[in-house]
Amino acid sequence: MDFVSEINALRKEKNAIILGHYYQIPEIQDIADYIGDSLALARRAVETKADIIVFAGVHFMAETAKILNPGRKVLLPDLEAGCSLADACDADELAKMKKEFPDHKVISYVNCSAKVKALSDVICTSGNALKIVESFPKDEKILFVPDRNLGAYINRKTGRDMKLWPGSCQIHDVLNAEKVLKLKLSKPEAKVIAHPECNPAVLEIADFVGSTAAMLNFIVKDSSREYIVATETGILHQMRKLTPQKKFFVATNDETCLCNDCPYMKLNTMEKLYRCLKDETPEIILDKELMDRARKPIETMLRLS
Ligand code: CIZ
Repeated sequence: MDFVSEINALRKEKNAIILGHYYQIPEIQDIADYIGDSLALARRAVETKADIIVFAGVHFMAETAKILNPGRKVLLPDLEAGCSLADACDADELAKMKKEFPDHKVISYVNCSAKVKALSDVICTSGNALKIVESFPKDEKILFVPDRNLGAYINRKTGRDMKLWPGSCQIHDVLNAEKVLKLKLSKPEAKVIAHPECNPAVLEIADFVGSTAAMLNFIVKDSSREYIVATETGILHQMRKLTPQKKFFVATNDETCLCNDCPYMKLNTMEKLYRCLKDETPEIILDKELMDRARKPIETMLRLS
């Protein structure tokens, strides 16, 4: 089947929009109406007039789109597309922690469930985490949830001492600084660019640390011709499209594995995208009261960033 033609016909017929995350397979990135990080896609989700939003990403992203668009149908090509970071923070555990530290504000990284969002004061993404944290007074007590690596990075950047939830991304956290340095020895011209979800040792040796959007911006403006990329491999598709003259090397721990491919992001395929548009399922369904509570901290983030 020619999935490209079928998907194009269906999205027109159903007034549907496809939002695609940078970590999706190249074919999905190429067919998406909008491609971006979770912040940009959340903004698109607010602006859209489409009747159906197909979120080609993972579950927490589709939930965010639904929370911002309670009246629209939001579909996710594979309902199993989860996130190790979101799984690391259980809402009941967070509720307990909030009782233990009632004087702390809760800043939650967008990679968390709707229930966790509903318990948060504000949401952030890797693109705006610094700005969101800095919007609080210097002496504000903060609990940062659920990514300890991003939280620790922001602590180092700002000199703050936020309490960190002990969660991490299964892709970024395992990248090994020694392996990155070994690769750097064989590619001495290459700059290391790393995502803040990486562990502190990798961030320490990186020439540039930033979100997916910040990395793309960096490689476009920077004068180097080679880069070692410490993040999920999906982003390489946009990097190569934006700067075809440059070379990118994946900072993997083992050349034979697919350890930088997020297994959840890669669950979405063109066939599943086609089927979900055709059958209008799987759909994200959330309780109205939960959505109302989870929307406030997301809207606070959108206002602050
Ligand atoms: O916020 C996002 O979309 C993720 C998961 C990474 C990034 O840096 O954009």
